[in-house]
Amino acid sequence: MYNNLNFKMALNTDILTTYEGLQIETKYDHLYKIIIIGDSCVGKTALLSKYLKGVFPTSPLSTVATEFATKIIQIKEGGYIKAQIWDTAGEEKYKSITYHHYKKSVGGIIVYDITKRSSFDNVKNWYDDLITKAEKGCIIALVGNKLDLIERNEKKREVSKLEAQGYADDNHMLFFETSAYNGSNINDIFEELLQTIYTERRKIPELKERDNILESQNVINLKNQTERNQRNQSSNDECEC
Ligand SMILES: Nc1nc2c(ncn2[C@@H]2O[C@H](COP(=O)(O)OP(=O)(O)OP(=O)(O)O)[C@@H](O)[C@H]2O)c(=O)[nH]1
Ligand SMILES: [Mg+2]
Repeated sequence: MYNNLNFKMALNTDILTTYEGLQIETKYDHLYKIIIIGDSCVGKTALLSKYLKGVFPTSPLSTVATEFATKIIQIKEGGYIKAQIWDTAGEEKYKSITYHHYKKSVGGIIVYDITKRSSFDNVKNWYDDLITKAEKGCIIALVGNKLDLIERNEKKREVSKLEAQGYADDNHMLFFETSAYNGSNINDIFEELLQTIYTERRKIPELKERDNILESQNVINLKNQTERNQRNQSSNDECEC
């Protein structure tokens, strides 16, 4: 049986299998669950694809319910973070399923489309839902996407940067304008969000303690999910978090 020390060490090691079948052992110091939400078609999936794979999807499909991916990122202060990033469907019909996945999120990214006013007007609803369900002290980033369209034609802008920045400040959110199409500011969202989560959570002993518990639960759930996927050979659309 594992004693506490061994168990902790085992949790913080991840085995990555490369396309060539090589197994690489990667270490990380913390595991954070991040959720991406916002109206349908604002570019959540494109943004995540650009960040994880450097690719803007050429034939995009609306996300069905949820999907998750993980990435290990080195932050400036705090070592290596394993980010478990959940991409959710913006369509109303999946709301009850995606809502379930807000639980245990320590970070959230609310995306709107700079060229579509209604997607910004709905940010308040996404914010209220997230704050109610996510972890205490959840750090949120507000992201206005499709900046490339504005760069080509400023007349397409339906949400001013000043207004969005003001809204983010009033609600203690980080704020970015991005383009998943050309990659503008995409890395900054994740780097700043993860660094802020780390810094803020370390300040509060109760949250620091809580992270240790969340990390164990998350790793065990991820392990279960991986085993299920291997058995089913199907996509990872559900998790027990
Ligand atoms: N020009 C431009 N188009 C974008 C950008 N990001 C996404 N798109 C386009 O916007 C559409 C929707 O993108 P998705 O990433 O599928 O949107 P989503 O928010 O994941 O939508 P759901 O999965 O339905 O919730 C697609 O046609 C993308 O090609 C961007 O930064 N610039
Ligand atoms: Mg999507």
